[in-house]
Amino acid sequence: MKDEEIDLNVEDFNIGEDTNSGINIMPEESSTEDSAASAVIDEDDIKIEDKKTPIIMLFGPPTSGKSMTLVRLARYLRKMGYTIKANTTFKADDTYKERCDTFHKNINTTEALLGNALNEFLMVKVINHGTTICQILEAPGEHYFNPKKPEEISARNFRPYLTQIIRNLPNRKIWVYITEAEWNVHASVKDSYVGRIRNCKHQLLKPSDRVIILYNKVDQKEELFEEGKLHVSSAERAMRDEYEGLAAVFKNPNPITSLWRPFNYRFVPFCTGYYTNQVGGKRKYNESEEIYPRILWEQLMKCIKG
Ligand SMILES: Nc1nc2c(ncn2[C@@H]2O[C@H](COP(=O)(O)OP(=O)(O)OP(=O)(O)O)[C@@H](O)[C@H]2O)c(=O)[nH]1
Ligand SMILES: [Mg+2]
Repeated sequence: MKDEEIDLNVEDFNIGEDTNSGINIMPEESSTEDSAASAVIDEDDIKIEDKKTPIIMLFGPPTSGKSMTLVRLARYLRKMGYTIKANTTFKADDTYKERCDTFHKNINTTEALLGNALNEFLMVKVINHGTTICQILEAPGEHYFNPKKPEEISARNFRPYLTQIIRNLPNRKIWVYITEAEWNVHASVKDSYVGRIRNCKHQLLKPSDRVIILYNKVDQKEELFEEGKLHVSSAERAMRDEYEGLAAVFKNPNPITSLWRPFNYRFVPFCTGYYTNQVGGKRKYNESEEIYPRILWEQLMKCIKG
């Protein structure tokens, strides 16, 4: 296997003055209709025809930013000429089809973005000139880690559809573990989340899998910015301080390669966008600077190819 470098190409990156127009998003509460639909979903009934293309798992607790990370990345990739398409054959039921339509509307419009209205899981394909480059799984945070049940850290209790994807499919998995800057929970909950990832790494990750630690909501940590630039290594240090023991989970055990690659993860500092409350309860979303999805995509491509 080829050795990977773990460094980002850039140590610091410039946060330019993007002039995005504001986009209205819905309030965070999901409708009762949504929860009624999700209650009857049969999670066993999934089908993946493509057994080769890597699957990117956006792994993170509720509200850590999985949906918005996907939306931000999808919008960037579309701008770069890729086709972003929900995999409509992933599940047969009608509610899944509706979710696919909702997702397409979300990324295709510049007016209404319903990033967090996706209450259930969804498989999205990234296509370039007719070839699928990767598939991205977007699922509710509770399916990965439930802060209300921090004792559930075993890697054995994933939902049936997740177990099927993780254990039965030969596709390479790219695990994007989402950590949140300034995650407002008790330290013990963070420890449990790290424990969940540790168990997942030891029991489920295969040698061909790849790992990214995405540190989302960096905009909330002003001290990481200097003259409009985000300091990447300070961001990584901050992530390690906040999620004690997480980096060590991915320590490179090889005595030789560990000299230049001490950890087997790639670090991506991220911001999906800027959110402001508006009169009437609506929240306005301005997408983040392009540098964020660009760096994420660069690192994902290294995981896909390397
Ligand atoms: N400041 C800041 N807030 C963010 C950022 N990304 C997401 N948020 C906030 O977090 C909320 C939840 O984001 P989602 O993407 O819906 O989170 P999720 O992980 O998909 O949540 P679940 O679907 O419930 O698991 C958003 O509505 C924003 O208020 C970010 O980069 N910076
Ligand atoms: Mg979500």
